[in-house]
Amino acid sequence: MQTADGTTVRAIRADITTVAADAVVNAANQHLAGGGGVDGAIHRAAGPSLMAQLRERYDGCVTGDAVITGAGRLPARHVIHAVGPRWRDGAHGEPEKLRSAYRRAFALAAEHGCATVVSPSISTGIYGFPIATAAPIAVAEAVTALAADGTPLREITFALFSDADLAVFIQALAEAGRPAS
Ligand code: AR6
Repeated sequence: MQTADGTTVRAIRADITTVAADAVVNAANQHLAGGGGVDGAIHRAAGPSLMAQLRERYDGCVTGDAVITGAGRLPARHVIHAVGPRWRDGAHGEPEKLRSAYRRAFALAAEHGCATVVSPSISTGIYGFPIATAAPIAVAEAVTALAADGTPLREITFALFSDADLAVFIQALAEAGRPAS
């Protein structure tokens, strides 16, 4: 939804590797070693330059933080590799770490002059974070990033892989006062 300040936060059902944006957020791991899920899909679509840049520039990334590379063959300028937490029981700082991963990812996008960002639902696949808890965190961080003074960010899109995940994000957007339509 577009608001009076001209910014947009939205959720769509899509394969994130097909969505054009200035920056694509990846749900990475601490080793920045690639993997399954969206990480595997992004590396396959982007090509080998992504892994080459990760190896050259970074020695891993702590949970709750993010790093940035080019985007290879993706229709984007940057990939931001954010490391969300593995869900244990919710009592090990998982929500705060997820919040931090989104915050760092959106901050890196802003630092690199991005206007549009597309993100998956970090941690809610292989890492097992319950999506009903994760979606409001993701949406709140997007709204905060778009409202920051002087930010170049204009639009944050969450690309969800299933109708069920999309419905959870649409609900979170509505609860945050940013309904989908
Ligand atoms: N486009 C959009 N969303 C996708 C796509 C895609 N192409 N593929 C999967 N998803 P996951 P995590 C969704 O498991 O939980 C990797 O091995 C998926 O349905 O990709 O943060 C990393 O290397 C789910 O809703 O990431 C790490 O080791 C969401 O993306 C670990 O998995 C995130 O699921 C990270 O686990």
